[in-house]
Amino acid sequence: MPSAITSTSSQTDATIFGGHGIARPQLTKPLSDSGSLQQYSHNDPTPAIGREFPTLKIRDLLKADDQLFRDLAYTISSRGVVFLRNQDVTPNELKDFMLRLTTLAGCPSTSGLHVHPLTEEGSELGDQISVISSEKQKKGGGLTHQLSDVSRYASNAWHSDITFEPVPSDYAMLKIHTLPVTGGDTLWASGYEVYDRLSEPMREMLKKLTATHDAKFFLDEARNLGNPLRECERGSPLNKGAELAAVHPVIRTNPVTGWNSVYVNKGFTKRINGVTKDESDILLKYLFNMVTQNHDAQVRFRWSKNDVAIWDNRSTWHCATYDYNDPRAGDRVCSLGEAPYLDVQGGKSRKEELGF
Ligand SMILES: O=C(O)CCC(=O)C(=O)O
Ligand SMILES: [Fe+2]
Repeated sequence: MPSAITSTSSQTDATIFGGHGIARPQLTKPLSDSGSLQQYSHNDPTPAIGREFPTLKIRDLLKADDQLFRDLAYTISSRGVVFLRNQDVTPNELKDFMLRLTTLAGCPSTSGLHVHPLTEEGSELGDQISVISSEKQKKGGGLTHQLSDVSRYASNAWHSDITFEPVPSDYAMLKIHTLPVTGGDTLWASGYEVYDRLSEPMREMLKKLTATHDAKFFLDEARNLGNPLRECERGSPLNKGAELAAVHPVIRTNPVTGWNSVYVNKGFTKRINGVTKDESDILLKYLFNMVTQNHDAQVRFRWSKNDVAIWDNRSTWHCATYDYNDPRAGDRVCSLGEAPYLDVQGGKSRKEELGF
C-alpha cells in the first residue's frame, strides 16, 4: 500500500491537510508579480490558461536576476503554462533553468530534478532528461493506448506528470525538436478553473478526501523497453522503489499563487479513498469529465521546431495528440516541488481572488 497521508503536524499550520515534514514548501506566503516581465511582448491565447512570450529567449533568462525568475515562476503558476518560441538551448541549459526556477519558487531543500523510473541508466543526456519520442513510445506500448482496442478516446491521455510519486512535480519543461509536418499538438487545462466550477458543497466534500495515484503500468513498459525500472532516489528521498504509488489530497493548494486546484488525473488516479468503490468511480468520472468537456478551460498549442512549453503540474493537466505517423521527439525536464497539501483556511479560489 502507498503511504497514506498521516497527519497535519508536518506543516507549521494546523489547518494543513497532507504535506510531509521533509518536503514542505519554503514559501511562507504566495509570490506576487513585480511586473518585470511586462517589458517583453506577450499574449494570452485563452482567458483561462496560457501565456505566450514570442520573443523571450531562455539563454537570456539564464543571465537574468532572481526577481525576473520569480516573476516567471509566478506567471507560469498563475497562467498554468507558458510558451516560448524557437529556443536554441542545450539539455544542460534546460536543467540549469529548471533548477533555478524551482529553487526561486521555494521548493523544499530535499527536492531536485526528477529521474523518471523509465529513464535508461547511463543515457547520454543524463538521468534528469526524459526523452519524449514517438518511436520509443511505440516500442514501450505506453501512452498510445487510445489507439488500441481498449478505448478510442484521445482524452484518455490527459494527466499531470508523475503524480504516482509521493513528491510529484511542481514544474515541467518540454522542448520539441523533431516534428511531423502536421499534428502532434499538446493541450493543457486549468485546475484552478475546474475547482472554480465546483459548487461550494462539492468543494467542501472533496477537501476532506485523498486519492491514490498509481503507475504500475510502467512496470510492463519497462519490460517492453528492456530497461530495468529506476528504483533509486528519483529526485527526492521520498521517491524511490518499485511501488510507483502515492496518496494525495483531492484538492491541492499551489504555494506560489495560494489558489486551490483539483488534483486528480485520468492518467494516474485510480481511487478516491474513504468512500465506496462506486462512489469513487462516479466522483472520478465527474472530475475527469470536468477537464475534458470544458474546452473553455483548455489551451491547445501548435508546436514549431524548438519551441518550449513550461507548465505548473500542481494546477494543470495536459494531453498529447497522437494523430501523426512521422517521428516526433523532444526533451523534458521535470522538477519536484512540495508534497501536495491543502491549505484548508488559506487556500483561495482564483476566481474569488481575481474577480473573473
Ligand atoms: O508529447 C507531448 O506533447 C507531451 C508529453 C508529456 O506528457 C510530457 O512531456 O509530460
Ligand atoms: Fe506529461
